[in-house]
Amino acid sequence: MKFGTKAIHAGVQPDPTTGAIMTPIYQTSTYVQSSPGVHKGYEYSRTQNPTRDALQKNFAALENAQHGLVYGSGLAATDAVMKLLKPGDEVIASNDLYGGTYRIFTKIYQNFGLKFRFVSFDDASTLETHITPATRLIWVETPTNPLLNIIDIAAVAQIARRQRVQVAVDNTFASPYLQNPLDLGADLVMHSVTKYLGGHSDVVMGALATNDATLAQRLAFIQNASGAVAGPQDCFLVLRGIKTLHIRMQRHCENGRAVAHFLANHPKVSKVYWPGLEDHRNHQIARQQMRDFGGMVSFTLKGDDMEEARRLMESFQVFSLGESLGGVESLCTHPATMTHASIPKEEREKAGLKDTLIRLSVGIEDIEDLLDDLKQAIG
Ligand code: P1T
Repeated sequence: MKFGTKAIHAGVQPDPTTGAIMTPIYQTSTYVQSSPGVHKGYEYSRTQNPTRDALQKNFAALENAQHGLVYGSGLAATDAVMKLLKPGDEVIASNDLYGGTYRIFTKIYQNFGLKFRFVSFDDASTLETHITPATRLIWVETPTNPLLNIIDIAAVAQIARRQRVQVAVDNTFASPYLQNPLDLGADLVMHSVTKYLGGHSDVVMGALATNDATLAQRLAFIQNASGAVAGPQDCFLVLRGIKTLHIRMQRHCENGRAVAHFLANHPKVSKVYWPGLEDHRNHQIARQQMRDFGGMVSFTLKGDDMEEARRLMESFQVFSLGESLGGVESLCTHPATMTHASIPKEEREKAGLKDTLIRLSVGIEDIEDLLDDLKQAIG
């Protein structure tokens, strides 16, 4: 089945009792048993829930995975992955990643004895120099948040496999429509479902997918034992959102392309970060591993003046200033004070993230209105 057909049909069946075409919201905590231990496959909704099951199957199909699991947030999904590890284990992570991911690694799991090395993945061949006998996991985001760097998943997975290290890819910025990390050799793929998968800025949720049955079993155990599950109402909303993922992504990419080119040609803009631009530092890798280049665009203004950047962000009429991304409506974020404030300034700057960087999540509105808004805001 092709992507759009899977988005609409995978994992969902008409309701067996009524024929309802939409999976019902099974808003129940428990299930009646006819005799102790005799039930219809459902005991308690932390462990299994039919609405969640449908979403997990649907999501797994989009990532070409055998197993999918959904969580109360993207960070809850990341938290579940960290619980696979033990004190003394080492994780190599990309040095440009969502601030909350950096925070859970350094402020929570470092206290439990995990060690994190944040490195540049610009040249995958140097990765080997960071791997030690204690390295268990490589964690990468690609495209990265907020600098839109592209990491060569196949090259990283090849090195990791030689060293018997597992690879997890945060695929939030790409969405499964643009990129399937498991097909490129990753062991695990993670999403903030809050973003493109949900698509309507009305749900906070996370997800993991894998083709490794042992990993899936361990993660399902952690999902039930730790309990950060997604609720049935939210699962319903995401199932509904995913039905249009392919159509939304096509428009996100089209509008992202127009915004990136508009900014790249604007005399007041100094730098544009969008992997579809031919002069983007990782453009060739992006062409190889992504089907298109997405709707996330970051940029800086000439002069690097914070007051000017602030004035611009306050002037938008169609773009809304706020955290998050991937919804149908266009958003503008200031990473240094919002999404990446939990990363110390020196670390941010080392990774190339300036305080004046502005990040856009280009929505699916009419492009003329988005470009007019950018024109008037930049001035
Ligand atoms: O917000 P939550 O659903 O818990 O997902 C965390 C997360 C994980 N990975 C990436 C790449 C992310 O972008 C996020 C959340 N990011 C934002 C809220 C943001 O505006 O960047």
